[in-house]
Amino acid sequence: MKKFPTDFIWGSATSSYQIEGAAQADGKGPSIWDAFSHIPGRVQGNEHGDVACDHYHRMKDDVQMMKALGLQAYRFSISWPRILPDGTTKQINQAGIEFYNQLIDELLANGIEPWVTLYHWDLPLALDMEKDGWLNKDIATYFADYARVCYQYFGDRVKNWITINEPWVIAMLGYGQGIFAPGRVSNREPYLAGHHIILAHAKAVKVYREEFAHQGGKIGITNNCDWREPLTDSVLDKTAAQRALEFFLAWFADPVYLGHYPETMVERLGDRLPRFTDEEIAEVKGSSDFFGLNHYTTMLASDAGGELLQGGVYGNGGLSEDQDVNLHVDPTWEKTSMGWAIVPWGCQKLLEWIHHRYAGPAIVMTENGGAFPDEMKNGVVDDQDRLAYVRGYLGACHDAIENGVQLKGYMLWSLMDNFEWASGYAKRFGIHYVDFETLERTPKASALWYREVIERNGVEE
Ligand code: PNW
Repeated sequence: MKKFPTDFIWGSATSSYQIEGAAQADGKGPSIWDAFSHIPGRVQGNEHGDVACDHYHRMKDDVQMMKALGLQAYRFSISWPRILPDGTTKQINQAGIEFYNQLIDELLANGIEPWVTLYHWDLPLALDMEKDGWLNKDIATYFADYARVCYQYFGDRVKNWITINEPWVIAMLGYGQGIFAPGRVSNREPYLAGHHIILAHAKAVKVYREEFAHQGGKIGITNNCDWREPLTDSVLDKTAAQRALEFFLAWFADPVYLGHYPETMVERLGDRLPRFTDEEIAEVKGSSDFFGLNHYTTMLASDAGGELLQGGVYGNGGLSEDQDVNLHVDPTWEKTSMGWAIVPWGCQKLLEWIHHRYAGPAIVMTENGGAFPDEMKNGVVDDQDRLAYVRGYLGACHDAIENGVQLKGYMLWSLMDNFEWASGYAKRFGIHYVDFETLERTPKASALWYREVIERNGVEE
């Protein structure tokens, strides 16, 4: 049995647009994902989150499902336009406040700690249409104003805040490749959007620390990163793998932990990478109480030498030409239904890389999990593949902790099957199966197993 530290936090995660539904209920404003998902061709099967898991109307049952699982922490996100319909504080939607109040109260009454993400991609549509969304520096002020409203209403009970989920995905997939909302394609805008994301995060943290210190909570940002393993032992490939990690994770983590962008990005991007003023960087540096990490997979990296391979796995190419890196997968690696390779040792290497680069920060794995081709047979979903995935990655987390990594918690993605962005409902990440006709939830084998992991505070070897 691989045992975890006694104060290790066991959780599971979701996000508002992926599970809530009730897209137009009770005064909620539209988000960029409401708009984007209704453009034909943008989402597999032209699916959308209008109903999703209908969590908005099934919240109490869902909390009972979490309780049955023995969850200690539940990570969810607040829909910005459910609170502020046009994104600004001009109007606060009390019905939205009421929904999250009830969710938070219900969690606490059942002994589950809320971990709240302020932004998991459902930007109020008005801010995109009228203000150019993340391309406008003013977004930092809009975001900080929205964050303040959340601290005011929920901060008496919420003690764990995550400002922004996955800046890399927002910037690269939303403004670089255009496969996520708002669907823009550019090799300049991702770096501008990324810059404003960092400033918005820092401003929201400043508001929390200056105006809500008495609430006594913790606040941080969650980044996603895959591991990049050098394809060969050559110095060129080793440097390429390092460069790929810097363009992926250090892009956002270096400013927060070290106070500047990675040198290789500054050199390669020239004037496409904005600069921080001294005043800005003073706000950015040190702006995270913990290192939120979402991790799913590993790829091999080689130096491209100016000759980029075509293709690449969904979402993982980044803007390869800026990095001059080619990515590959080992054909012997097993894959999830996203096509993402299952490589637990990559998880351990990434945790140790973070530990060394950022001087041993407290890390929280805010997402990890996998999509698999689940089938319900006689009322049972025997997802041994997902169970093995999580067991492998938890083993890697455990071994990293043994080596000194300050990993404080693990949140399985996801509590239930949900709207998987551009893949619609076709990709199932849940440990609870959702029948999208009846919306009935059923625990999969992985949920029953995870319940025991939590109970024993450990995972079998
Ligand atoms: C994360 N990539 O998204 C999100 O935080 C979740 O909302 C999502 O459901 C989950 O991971 C599974 O996809 C990602 O292409 C989307 O590298 C794409 C990538 C990474 C994370």
